[in-house]
Amino acid sequence: MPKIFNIKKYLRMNKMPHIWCPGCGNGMVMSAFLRAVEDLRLDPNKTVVVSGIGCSSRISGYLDFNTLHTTHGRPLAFATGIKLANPELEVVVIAGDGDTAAIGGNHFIHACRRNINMTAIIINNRIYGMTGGQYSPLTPKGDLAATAPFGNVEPEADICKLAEAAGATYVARGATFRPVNLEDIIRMGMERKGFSLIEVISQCPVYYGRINKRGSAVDMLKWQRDNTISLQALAKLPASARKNKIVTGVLATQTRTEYTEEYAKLTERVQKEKFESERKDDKDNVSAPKEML
Ligand SMILES: Cc1ncc(C[n+]2csc(CCOP(=O)(O)OP(=O)(O)O)c2C)c(N)n1
Ligand code: SF4
Ligand SMILES: [Mg+2]
Repeated sequence: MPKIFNIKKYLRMNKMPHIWCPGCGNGMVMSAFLRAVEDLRLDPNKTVVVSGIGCSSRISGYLDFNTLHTTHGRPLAFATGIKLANPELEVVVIAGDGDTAAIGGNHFIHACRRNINMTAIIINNRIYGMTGGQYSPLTPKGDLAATAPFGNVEPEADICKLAEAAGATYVARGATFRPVNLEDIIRMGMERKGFSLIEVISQCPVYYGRINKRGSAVDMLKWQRDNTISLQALAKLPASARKNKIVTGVLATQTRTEYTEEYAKLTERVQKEKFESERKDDKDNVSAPKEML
């Protein structure tokens, strides 16, 4: 059953109309995120949404939460600072494939490795949308882009595999074609302690769709329907039919120590040691009363 709630209470209506082209997937991801927020009854005043620069990163500007619209490639670095200073806050990063896998690739690897308790929702429209359709590390080999007019020669990266290998403790992939599942995997990612990555296969009908002759936004959603498959459904397919399918669902989980907790333990230990050494110094420095000399 679709959830009925007042979505406007989470939006900055004074920022409307939004900048997105008709049929863009960004609004679908934003609404899946808000349904997850509603489900979890998160307080927008205790939730921080951080984004970089890109069409997808405009989401932070439209949400009436604590928001930071930062610099291209750096939202995870800003988010890490926020979480370290205020571990009690719920921190969510929403950014694009270019932002995360290209200029921000280094921050991505280390956020996964540190396993800091936050959720990253990465909208993979397979292109740099905002700047006119340059290819990103997630553009499939052979696809056309403004910077690859004869076809992209680079192999496509898999950020889910990268996140798992780097140490993220929750890794999931969803698609805008499956909004209910998308909401579920976002909610589960936010509930889980540690670094959660959710890659969302999305559509840019303008800069990716046009040059690659993918038709309308609806055609691109139908493509997702035919080319994505849940882990459960994949298991039922013969090996020959599995090739080239984009697998969705919760792809990996692991348990590791969480960064802010380790940092808090370290701070406590250092403070205790400092206090004890100061007490010892005080004792050593007590001079004998004059009459005893
Ligand atoms: C340091 C820096 N380099 C480059 C840019 C230009 N720039 C802005 S958005 C963008 C790419 C956006 O692509 P993506 O992250 O995939 O987001 P989308 O627009 O597709 O949602 C680039 C290269 C910038 N703003 N800052
Ligand atoms: S250019 Fe593409 S990603 Fe950007 S708003 Fe338009 S459809 Fe969406
Ligand atoms: Mg993009």
